[in-house]
Formats: sequence, C-alpha cells, structure tokens
Amino acid sequence: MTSVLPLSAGFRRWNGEDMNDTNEERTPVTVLGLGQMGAALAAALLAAGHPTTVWNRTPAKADALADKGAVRAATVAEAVAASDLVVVCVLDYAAVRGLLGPVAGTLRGKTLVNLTTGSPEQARAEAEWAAGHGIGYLDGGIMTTPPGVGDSANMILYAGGPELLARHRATLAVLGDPVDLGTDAGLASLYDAGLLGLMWSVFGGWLHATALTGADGVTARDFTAVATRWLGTVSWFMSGYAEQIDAGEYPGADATIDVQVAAIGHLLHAGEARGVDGRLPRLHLELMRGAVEAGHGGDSYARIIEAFRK
Ligand code: FVH
Repeated sequence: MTSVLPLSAGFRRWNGEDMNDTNEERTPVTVLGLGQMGAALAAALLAAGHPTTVWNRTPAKADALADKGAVRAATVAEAVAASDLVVVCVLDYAAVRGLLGPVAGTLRGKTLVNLTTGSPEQARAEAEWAAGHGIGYLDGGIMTTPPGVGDSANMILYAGGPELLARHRATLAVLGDPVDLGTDAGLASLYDAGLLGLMWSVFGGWLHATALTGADGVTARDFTAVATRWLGTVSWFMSGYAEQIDAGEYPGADATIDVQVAAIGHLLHAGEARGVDGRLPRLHLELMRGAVEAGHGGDSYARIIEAFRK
C-alpha cells in the first residue's frame, strides 16, 4: 500500500533527494564567480531561501550579496567546503580549472554545476576531470541574461548527469527551468552554441525587416508586434521540417524552394528601392539557388540543410 504520510526530512536526505520541494529545509549552495551572471544566480538562490556561500576573485563584488544574507568565503577552498552543491560561473573554462584544480580533493563527493560558457570539447574534458576526482559533474548552458535568471519561462540546459540533475532539480529550478539533455556532458555547450546562432540569425532577419518597413515610416514597435506573431508560425514550420530532416525526405507539399526564390526577389527589390543593405537576403538567395541548381527546386525549404552539412 502506498503511504500517504509525508517522508521525513531525514529519510529524504538519506535517499539523496533535494529538500527544496518542502518548506522544511533549503539545500545549501556555493556560488563561485560573482560577475553579472554569477551575482544573479546567487541572488536567486538567496531569494528562494537557500543558505548561499559566495566567492569572487574581486571580493568587493560579494558586498551586495552579503547584505542580502550570503556568507562570504575568504578562499575558494572555504567556499567549496561550505556546500555539497557548488555552482561555478566565471569567464571561461580556463578560469574554472584554475579555480578548481587546487581544490579537487575538497570537491570529491560533491556536485559541481558548471554554468560557464565553453565548447562541447571543453565540457567533455571538464566532465572527465571531475569523474577522475570523484566529483559529480553537470555542465550547463544558461539561455537568458542576468535579469531573466529566476524566471521559469527561461531554460537552463544541463548535460552529463541526469541522475544528479534529478537529485538537485528543485534547487536548480530556482535559477530557471532545468532542461535535461542526457549523459553527454558536451551537449549543453553544443545546444547553447547552436541556439545562439539561431538567435543571431533571427535578430539579423528582424533588424533587416525593421529597417525595410521603417524606411516607409513603420515604427519598430508596430512591426515587431506582427513579427513576433509570425515567429509562432515559423516555429510551426520548423517542427514540420524537423520531421523531414530526420526522415531525409523533403516533399515540397507546402511551399517549394522554387516558389521561395521568386518571393525573395520581392524582398531584394523592396530593399534596393529603399537603400537597405541586401547582404542577408542575398545569402538566402544564394543558398536557395544552390538547391535549385542541384535539381531540388521542387523540394521544401528543409532541403537547404544539405548546404550547411557540407
Ligand atoms: N551575461 C550573460 O548574459 C551571459 C548569459 C549566458 C551565460 N553567460 C556566461 O556566464 C559566464 C560569466 O559571464 P558574466 O556575464 O557573469 O561575465 P562577467 O560579468 O564579465 O564576470 C566574469 C566573472 O569571471 C571571473 N573571472 C574571470 N577570469 C577569472 C579568473 N582567471 N579567475 C577567477 N575568476 C575569474 C570574474 O571575476 P572578477 O573579474 O570579478 O574578479 C567575474 O566573476 C561566461 O562564461 C558567460 O559566457 C553569461
């Protein structure tokens, strides 16, 4: 029979479960690195009631957090010793290793969550280093800027330790919605790089279109209200095209590349008539023409993935 009685705090701690989903106790956390992002992470943990120990190379950056109740550690070793869950967010992986290399022994048996941006290769090397020292390792990618930390609408990607993420999910959810990418520690960095590329492409297309419509007196605000709605439809196209890409078949049943080559001509013409820089639409036209020349003009836009795979 399933017990309806709540599990005791002692049992749940023994069982390796994070205590955050009750009001009984908050998991202590250490945050190393108090730049713009690290300070936002520490502030979110403090706001959620977690005992939070902080350390930064430039100690003055801990002042505001200490005023909010953070415990200031004098050394990295002292900071790491204070909590079983250690979050690091500094400039790069070289800085991470420089900080943590000397305290690997103190980290043994603890969980290290590295939210520093790096390459997939660096993340995998860090996971290997951590495993070699008996340290639980989660690599993360923060998909927001500091003001967005603490908002569950924003994702934080985690890779390399689904069990560790499950154990600490309640605490990490305080920072943003945790998304588990599985056991390969390189995947949070890989997704992060790809998603930033997607963001820059969207920004580029939006700014180009805003310049185009702005040339005829449309405000950025008015155009953007329509543009953001259009992005919902574009997301829907992407979901359908993702199925085609995984299947390796690109039926042009909705809109062919041939049709889109004709349509982009209007964008180029409208831009030229208004003195708007045309490099971005010309790149798209070049990619589409490549597909047409290879005999794929009747396929869907998803076929263009082949140009990137080269
Ligand atoms: N800010 C953002 O929007 C993005 C969002 C996505 C994730 N990134 C990554 O987060 C890492 C830190 O970024 P940040 O915005 O906090 O950067 P800064 O405000 O410049 O703070 C840098 C911190 O790193 C410390 N630091 C730098 N080098 C070293 C070192 N050799 N040893 C120890 N600490 C170091 C620096 O210390 P200090 O200068 O204050 O003494 C800051 O604490 C980054 O990977 C982003 O890509 C943020």
